[in-house]
Amino acid sequence: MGTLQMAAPGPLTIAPQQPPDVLDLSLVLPTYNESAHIEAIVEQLVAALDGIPGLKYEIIIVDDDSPDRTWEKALQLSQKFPQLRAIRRQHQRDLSTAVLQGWQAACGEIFAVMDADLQHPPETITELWRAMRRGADLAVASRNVEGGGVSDWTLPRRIVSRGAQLLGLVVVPEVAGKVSDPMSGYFMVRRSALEGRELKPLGYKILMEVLARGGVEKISEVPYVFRETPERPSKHSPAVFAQYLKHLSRLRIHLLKTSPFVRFCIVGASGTLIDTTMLFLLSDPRTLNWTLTGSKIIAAEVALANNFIWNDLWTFEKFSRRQNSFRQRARRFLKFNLLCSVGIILNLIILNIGFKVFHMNRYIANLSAIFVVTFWNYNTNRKLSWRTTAKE
Ligand SMILES: Nc1nc2c(ncn2[C@@H]2O[C@H](COP(=O)(O)OP(=O)(O)O)[C@@H](O)[C@H]2O)c(=O)[nH]1
Ligand SMILES: [Mg+2]
Repeated sequence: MGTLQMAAPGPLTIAPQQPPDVLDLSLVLPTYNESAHIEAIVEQLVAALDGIPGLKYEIIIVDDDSPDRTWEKALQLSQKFPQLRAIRRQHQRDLSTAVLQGWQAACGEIFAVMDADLQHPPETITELWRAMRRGADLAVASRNVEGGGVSDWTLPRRIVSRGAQLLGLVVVPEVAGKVSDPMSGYFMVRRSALEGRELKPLGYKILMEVLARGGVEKISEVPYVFRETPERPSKHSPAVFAQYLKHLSRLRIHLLKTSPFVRFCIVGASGTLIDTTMLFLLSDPRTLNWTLTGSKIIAAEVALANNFIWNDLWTFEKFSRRQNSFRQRARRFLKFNLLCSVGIILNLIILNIGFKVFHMNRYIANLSAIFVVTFWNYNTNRKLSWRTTAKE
């Protein structure tokens, strides 16, 4: 199909699929100086993929203007294999944007990526395909499940690799912990999991980006053994590590900004402010001096209404947008109230014990109560009021 030259990308978003070009699978091979391997890998992949009955697929090579002219070789190969396309990017050098640009140009319902240096065994592609056919949103070839491995890696290399994985687990546990091999560059993902989502990849860890920003629910893992290619030592350098750190911190910020729990706590903080102010106005001996329990009930109800509105519009916006009729909102408000009234009872018990038994300052006792009750409120409401697993 020839080479396509691309300018620097804007936001990297996957557009909805346009029939009639629909294929089952689009496999992207990012390349940089792979002219020694490219023919062998393409031949082995074609043999493996042609062995899957009825599979309509394409292979897209995305080369960053390799000095060894890999793109030229890819172009020659595309004469022989019509299902092969080659993209030559002339002003960029980055593995993960190369992969994404390949997917942007892809026509498949399922996207795949693998290294082109023969370190990823081509046979595993059929296993990944089977996992996707069984309904996975994402299938990862993993070195860390039974049957997988890293052949003859030296101890320092193993330590660096595990260290990087550990760092990922510490910084973004909710992403890196989803799979046994978050560093894998060999996986398949459903187009629908990425469609319309803005991805901001950086460096080598495209899988982390997909796990963090894509809509991936069902994940499968398939073992593979990383093959050594002795003429090609690992390129991991301090610069690559620095890029990885930058990517991790970017993902952390993104996850915090969109985390429902963080939003729930921010809303909760606004409710706490309202609650505390009301408690002061109603119960303090210097103001109205009403009973503590009576004042607290009124304060909590006002705070509850405030919290419901913000949680519905913001914290759980994705859910509420899909279920936004008046009846559905009213039902959520009722459930929220019901669950939070259990929260209020809990709150009252802790407040009274703190104030009367331990002689704590009333506001400190109230804050301790709110802290405990936040976890109750978040977990029960997430599961029952804004149930993200609910059928639409
Ligand atoms: N397009 C593109 N491909 C790259 C770039 N860097 C590496 N690759 C390709 O990405 C794959 C993995 O890279 P490699 O250096 O083998 O990574 P490692 O196996 O993790 O050490 C190989 O197919 C490389 O040719 C890049 O900057 N641009
Ligand atoms: Mg490699």
